[in-house]
Amino acid sequence: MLERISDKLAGIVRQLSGKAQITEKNIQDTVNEIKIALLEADVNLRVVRRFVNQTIEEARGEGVLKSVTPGQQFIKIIHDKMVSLLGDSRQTLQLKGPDTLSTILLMGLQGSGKTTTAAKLGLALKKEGRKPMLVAADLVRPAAVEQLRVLGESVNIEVYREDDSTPQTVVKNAIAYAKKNQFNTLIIDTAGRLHVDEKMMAEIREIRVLCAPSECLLVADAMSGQQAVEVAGEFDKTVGITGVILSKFDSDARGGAALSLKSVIGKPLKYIGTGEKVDDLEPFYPERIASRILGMGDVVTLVEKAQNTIDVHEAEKLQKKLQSATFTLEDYLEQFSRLKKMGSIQSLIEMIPGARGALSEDDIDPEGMKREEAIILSMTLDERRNHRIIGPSRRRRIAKGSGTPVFEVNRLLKKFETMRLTMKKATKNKKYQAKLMSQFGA
Ligand SMILES: Nc1nc2c(ncn2[C@@H]2O[C@H](COP(=O)(O)OP(=O)(O)O)[C@@H](O)[C@H]2O)c(=O)[nH]1
Ligand SMILES: [Mg+2]
Repeated sequence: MLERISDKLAGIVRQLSGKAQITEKNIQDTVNEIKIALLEADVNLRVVRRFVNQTIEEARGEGVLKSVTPGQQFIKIIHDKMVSLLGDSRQTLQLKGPDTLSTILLMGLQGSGKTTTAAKLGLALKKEGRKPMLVAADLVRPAAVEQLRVLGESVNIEVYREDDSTPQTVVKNAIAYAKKNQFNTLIIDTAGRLHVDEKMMAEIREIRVLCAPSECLLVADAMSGQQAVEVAGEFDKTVGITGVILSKFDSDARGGAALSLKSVIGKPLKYIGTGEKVDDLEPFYPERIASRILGMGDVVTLVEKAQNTIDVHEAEKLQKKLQSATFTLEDYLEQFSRLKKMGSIQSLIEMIPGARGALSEDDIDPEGMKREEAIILSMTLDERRNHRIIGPSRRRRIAKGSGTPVFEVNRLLKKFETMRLTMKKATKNKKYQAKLMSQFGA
């Protein structure tokens, strides 16, 4: 599931990440491609529209166009929007404490996966340390009780069942039985029903009142696509649900249901069923699914990088300092820590306006940088802010403090002075300034 949309979007993201500049047209084109991919994945049209509009609006904001890394910032927006589309954060089951009985009521259409999910959920909760019991309240299909019994046996969880009874009675008695026998979680499997079947809907409403469930979960089949979203909406209206479990997520369905549910009905997707076996149930993590759709690890790294990079404000401040030659050793030192975050010398050069011309590769070999950092760290704050006060005796002290020969200290100071002058000259040059400003999108 989600492979196709993931292929598409990951491609779009790859293209974007390489872009040093982004135009209005880039934004429009990219968003259009995303729109098509989402629609092809069977995502609800209203959801697509909202996603598209919000993405465009944010991408046009200062944050992207003026950023030093517009491609990455844009990807971050797409990623964040995708996460919020999927429901922001993982929504766990809201159950009572271990000493009080909690009930989970499962409902849905016929064949949606309720009975299988009951056993899967029981197993998951048992692993979390709860004491679950399954309740066979589907008395419509004769084989349903037996199916749950077999499943319960396979996960070693007791199944409460009655012959010749009604679902309401079964539920009532199961609660009493669970309380007496120290179970703390009831998982109630019910008959499949259509939301248009008034009699059956009245029944599930009664069961709901009887068991006052902590969680009322709709089990929906991912393969039914948009219908799953519709059904969720209808059940929410007539019975009230607290969330959805999307079964058969392992199918090659297009994924639109998973992507639309939260936005359309406002109820979270809590788990996904990923196979026929009892341990094929996974908590639904919006963040992970979004990353998967957009091309996995790449995006996460890119987004992290974008968060760490220098922002426009900082860049402009730095540029002003360079122009007025108030760029100090303290600022220079700050670039080192930035480099450590960014992880490459090339990116440092790109971060410092004017540095490309003023510094050669030789000036910034990693070993040399470590030495320079040590030297600056051995200076007092006054010295860092005004390198001109550093006379011979201060140089000797700094050399000693940083464990470097004096000539290294001299070399750094000389290089820094030259760099400052070059940068000042460079940034005063009109043509150069224009180029620099365009680099920051101003
Ligand atoms: N591949 C796959 N099959 C599933 C999943 N969940 C349920 N099924 C299958 O779907 C069919 C109907 O499941 P069942 O639990 O009986 O549905 P119910 O009628 O809603 O109780 C069974 O064949 C299950 O094995 C799932 O997550 N993945
Ligand atoms: Mg069933």
